[in-house]
Amino acid sequence: MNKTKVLVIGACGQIGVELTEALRQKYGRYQVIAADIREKNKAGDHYLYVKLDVTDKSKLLMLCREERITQIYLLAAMLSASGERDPALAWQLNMDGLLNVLDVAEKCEMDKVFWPSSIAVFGLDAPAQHTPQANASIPSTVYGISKASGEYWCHYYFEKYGLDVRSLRFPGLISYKSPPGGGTTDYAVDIFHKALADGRYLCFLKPGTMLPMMYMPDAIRAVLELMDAPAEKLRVRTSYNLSAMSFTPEVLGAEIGKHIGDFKLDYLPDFRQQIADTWPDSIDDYDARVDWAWQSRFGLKEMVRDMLENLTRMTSLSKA
Ligand code: VAH
Repeated sequence: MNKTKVLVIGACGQIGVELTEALRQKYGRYQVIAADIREKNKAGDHYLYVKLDVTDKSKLLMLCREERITQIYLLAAMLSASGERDPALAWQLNMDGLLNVLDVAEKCEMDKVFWPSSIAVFGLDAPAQHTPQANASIPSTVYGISKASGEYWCHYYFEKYGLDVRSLRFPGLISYKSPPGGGTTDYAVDIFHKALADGRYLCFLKPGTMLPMMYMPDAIRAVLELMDAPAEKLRVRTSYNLSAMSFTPEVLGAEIGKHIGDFKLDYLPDFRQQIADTWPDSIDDYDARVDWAWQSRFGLKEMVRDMLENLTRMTSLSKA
């Protein structure tokens, strides 16, 4: 059996930065190649990094053969808000990228593939509370359509070729190691940066907008635990619902206010409100808990405290 050699595509993104670190801790620094469209990796990563456009299938195949890659983690994607500004590019990147990875992984007889889906696969026709796993729904964004389509392609490659591709429907992810990105849920990242810098935040979603969220340490652990689970335990080969917490902007703001006394939260909803309005308030992750013993660890209080502690520490280090 070949020694595990991992390729993380989209390694400079919000999930990619932290998943690359975790995979290097698990498999060894030189067993994990970080790849992204950027010329070079973020400062500090002196280890294996390659510039890669995941829509360039021939380069992807050549890299995987040369490096004898045994697992691919595909994180490169255009998120919901950015995707609505350029639907054709979002579809091309999200779908061609996945189809290239699935086909190359099958050709190279790889052990496993991970690909993140999202609660964005659910639309207004899905139950808003505790949205169940098996719920064919009509996504409202190109991002959601690409994720719903991608889930069926993952299922197809598993059924037709036996490719062990695994997937999670992530809620909004919150982390301090990357700046807010092009997602609708990224208000919940930006709010921390603005609260510490300015003591106030102008939120692009209105009060009462309840969304499923998860702290990045939980998300990274979920990926590792899913990928380590015995294949025979996994009954879901589209993508597993995953849940941790749900909150509204005002609830998040009040929790931040317990640490930053004079924090002021105002609202100026924009086009991202229409996206958020189509997504569930909460997710039922029963199947993940039964099949591979998923259990979140971070709730709102623990996440807010950890975010503020780390962002404060990083700010003071950058000023030193
Ligand atoms: C987005 N952060 O906002 C992503 C996520 C559930 C949303 O997939 O587009």
